[in-house]
Amino acid sequence: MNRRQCAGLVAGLALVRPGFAQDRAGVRWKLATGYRAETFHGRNLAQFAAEAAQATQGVLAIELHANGALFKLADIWPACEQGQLDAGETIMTSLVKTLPIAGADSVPFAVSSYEDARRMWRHQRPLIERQFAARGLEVLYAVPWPPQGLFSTRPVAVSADLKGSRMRTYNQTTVRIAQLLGAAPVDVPMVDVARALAAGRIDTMITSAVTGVENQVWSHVKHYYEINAWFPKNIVFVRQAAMRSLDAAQQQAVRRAALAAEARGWQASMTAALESVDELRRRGMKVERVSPEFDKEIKRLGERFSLEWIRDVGREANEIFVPYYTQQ
Ligand code: PCA
Repeated sequence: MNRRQCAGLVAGLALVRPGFAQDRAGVRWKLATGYRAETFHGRNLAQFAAEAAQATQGVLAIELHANGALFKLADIWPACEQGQLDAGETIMTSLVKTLPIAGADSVPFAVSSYEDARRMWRHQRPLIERQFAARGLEVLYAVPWPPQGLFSTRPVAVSADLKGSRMRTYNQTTVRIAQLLGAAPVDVPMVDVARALAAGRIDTMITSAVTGVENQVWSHVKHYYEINAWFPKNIVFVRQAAMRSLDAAQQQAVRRAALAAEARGWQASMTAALESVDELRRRGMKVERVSPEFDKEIKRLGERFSLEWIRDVGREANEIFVPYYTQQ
């Protein structure tokens, strides 16, 4: 091959290089989420995309695909890892099979306020970032869902009342919790909750009040117990390769926009938490505290779950929980 042929080949290769080459048309990332565009997470994501575009002088266009339309929730992270997708949002607890440490988010009753959740994220973040980086992914930001409460079609006075109920679950950890309660787990993605209730497929679930509101559960479910069981976080990430298609200043601009999105998202979550419980009340649902007996039972169950989790995860669990419990 002579020099001209060789140069031609190199130019050709550059043309077929997949994805995000930065040219005059700019850089385009596809970002998929399994949640609705209208949730507070979705609106925050849209603002992040707008700010990232502005901060890069229009070079970066983030194309949002909500509702699990491009990839189903469970497939978003693997698709990104395998290079079929530039960026994504998922719920961190859906990653526990690959990244056990992500399950710290749904250890019941370890975190019972936004302040605790923040402290937990501070200790969890470096581990999560390291594990994402080892798979070619960069963490942009994480935002919690409001605290997880118990929805039930029937009143629940003691945990035995949940025995045999069909409990909606959304990942491996919620399945284990349902099992510990003696309920039958029924996997239903968030976007299908209203349909599952209407079809009578589920009669209890543990999720946030905001998810209850968005699925208008009041036509079927009358009881909501504020057990504040855990604060699962959604995490937004991008392939390092996609990030590298921006120059250094643009990358920093995107990271600054991510930082702002994280701060804004936590505020939005706190607001959504309050507003949605009010809305459940306005719609005629009974928003109650649990009985002291049930409280004791579920705290015990939380301890069992924590023990299992710490045994499974091993040393890394300590890396989060030792500083979490020692540095207030
Ligand atoms: N809503 C999502 C995840 C946690 C939450 O509050 C769901 O129910 O699937």
